[in-house]
Amino acid sequence: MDAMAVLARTSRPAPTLLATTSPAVSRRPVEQSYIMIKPDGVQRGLVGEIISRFEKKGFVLKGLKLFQCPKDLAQEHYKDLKEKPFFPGLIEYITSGPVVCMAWEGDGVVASARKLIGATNPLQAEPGTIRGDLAVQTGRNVVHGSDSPDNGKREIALWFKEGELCEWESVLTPWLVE
Ligand code: DAT
Ligand code: MG
Repeated sequence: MDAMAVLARTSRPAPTLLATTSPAVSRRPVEQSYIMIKPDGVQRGLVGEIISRFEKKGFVLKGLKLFQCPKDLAQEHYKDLKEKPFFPGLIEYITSGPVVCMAWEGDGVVASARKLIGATNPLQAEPGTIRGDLAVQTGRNVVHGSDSPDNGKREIALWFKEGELCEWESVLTPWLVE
C-alpha cells in the first residue's frame, strides 16, 4: 500500500471538528422522528433494508426495539384517525404482529424521513422511496414516520419508556455535518 492509501485509510476528522461535540458548546435543539416498521415490514423480512436507508442517509439511531403493540397504544398513536372508516382495520393491522420502534435524530429528520418513506399510498410513492420500492397498498405500507417535529416528540414519548433511548455521539457526525 502506498503512502497516500495509508493516509486515506487512517485519516480522521481534525480535532477542531471533533471539539464541536463538547458539552460546553451550545447547540440547536435536536429534532427527532418516530419511525416504525409495521407488522408487514417485519413479516416480509424488510427490517434490515428499512433501517439501512436511514443509516445510510446519515441520521443517528437513538432508540430501537422489537415490540408487540397493545391495542390501546395503537389507538392512542392513531387517535386523529379514529373517525375514519378504516380505523378498526388499521388498529387490527398494527397490533397483528411485532413492530420495530425507532427514534432517529438529526437536523430536518422529520421532513426528510417522510421523503425517504414516500407517499401514504405506495402506488403513488416515487420509486426510490421505501413505500415506492417495497409496497403496493395503503393498508400495508410497511413503515410509519412522524409528520411534524412536535409529533416526533409526542410519538417517541408514547412508544419508548424512560431509559430506553441511548444518548450517544456517532463518530461519523463530523463527516456528515460541518
Ligand atoms: P401516513 O402514514 O403517510 O402519515 P396517514 O397519517 O394519513 O398517512 O395515515 C396513517 C395510516 O393509516 C397510513 O399509513 C395507512 C392508514 N391509512 C390512511 N389512509 C387510509 C385509507 N384510505 N385506507 C386504508 N388505510 C389508510
Ligand atoms: Mg401520519
